[in-house]
Amino acid sequence: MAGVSTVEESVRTASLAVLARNWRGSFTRAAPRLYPHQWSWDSACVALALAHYRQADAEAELLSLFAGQWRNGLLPHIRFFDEDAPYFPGPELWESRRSGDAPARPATSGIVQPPVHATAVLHQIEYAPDRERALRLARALYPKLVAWHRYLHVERVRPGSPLVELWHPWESGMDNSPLWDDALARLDTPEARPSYRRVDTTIADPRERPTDAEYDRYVDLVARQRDVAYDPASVREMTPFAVRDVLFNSLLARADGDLASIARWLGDDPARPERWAGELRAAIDSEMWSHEHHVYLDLDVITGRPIEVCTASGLAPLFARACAPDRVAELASAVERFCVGARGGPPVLASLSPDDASFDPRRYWRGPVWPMLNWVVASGFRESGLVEIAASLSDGLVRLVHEHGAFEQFNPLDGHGQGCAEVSWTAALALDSCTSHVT
Ligand code: 2M8
Repeated sequence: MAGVSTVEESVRTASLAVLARNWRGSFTRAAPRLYPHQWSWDSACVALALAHYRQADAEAELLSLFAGQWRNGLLPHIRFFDEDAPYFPGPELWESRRSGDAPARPATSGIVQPPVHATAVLHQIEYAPDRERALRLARALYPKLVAWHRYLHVERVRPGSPLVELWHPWESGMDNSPLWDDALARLDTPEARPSYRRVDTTIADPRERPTDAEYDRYVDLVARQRDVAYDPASVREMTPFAVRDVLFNSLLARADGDLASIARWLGDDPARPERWAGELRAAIDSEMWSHEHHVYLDLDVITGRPIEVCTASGLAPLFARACAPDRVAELASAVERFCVGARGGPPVLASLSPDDASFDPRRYWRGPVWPMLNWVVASGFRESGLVEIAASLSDGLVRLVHEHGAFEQFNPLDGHGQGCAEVSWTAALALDSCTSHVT
């Protein structure tokens, strides 16, 4: 077997090449064909990884994404570019301009994705070669980041908890996770199937994508929000899908803390983002921990009950530094429930435990290994001082990409790549996993 440094060198080179091929002059498409536009959290991961290697492009990536930000702070999950590039749902379904908050151009979606952006900006300051340039970028983006976090902390909460809520499975980034099954089942089945044509199943293997029944509900939820012009108060009032997700809240708490660090670098007052981070961390630890399952659980806002589905994202609060010390130890034991060592290689995390009745090694977010979940949990363990677990998860991801390529997801049983190839955030996170973070 090749030594670690040889593997890392080769993954670094291959990942940079994938990112260069997906570069479109001002942003990185999420993947060739299947995802031809700019996706919010994919893009933040790309900017984070590029800080060390292509600082000017990392800067352009973030500026491009924020050009799609809405006046109320909402940072859309897709910024559309070539509006003719086949992708469903494109601008014609979203009709983002129905909202007075959406920009006239560019066309965007009307929902969000997990907020990794302040983390990516702090990364520029800490690791990009030209710190003065990174600080100028941070100065330009700071008010936009504050508006983005403010939107989440103000518009996505209800009285009684600072945990923010999601109104569409796509907002979680874990589109068809079994986490959403019960909440989606509550949606009335549309009497006539909404009329639309999927593009994804003509590009990727349909067995590795969400089902048509799930897509009907995704489209239905978009239509409901579009029909109230994406007005947050109206959506909060009427949505049948409202969940407080562990991964989303953990990434936000982490990003709030990173926003406070950016404020300190800029000589600004960090009090507001520090307060956001503190309140969110405390709520994650007190409201989401499951004494029964020994991981953190999502909460269904409509039923008021925990969602009793354990996924690898239940370990994400480590990355937010939200866990009481004894819980860090419990999570270190829980990690084994999700670990798979594809073909005897180092362990990686399956998105769902292979023991779960809903586990499906092919079906998208219902079992396959996702680089982002591995990266978040590995980083969380590293920063909690459990460096051996962290190194082994990181090594597992790097070796998967080395052996199979920068696929979207990997089969947890045999490691082979699924979904589509040449995926930007897979390349970015593999690249970051073999980059030394020393300033
Ligand atoms: C997947 O989601 C999009 C919808 O946003 C899709 O399936 O068409 C998810 O894996 C999501 O997390 C990711 O950001 C996106 C682009 O890679 O693809």
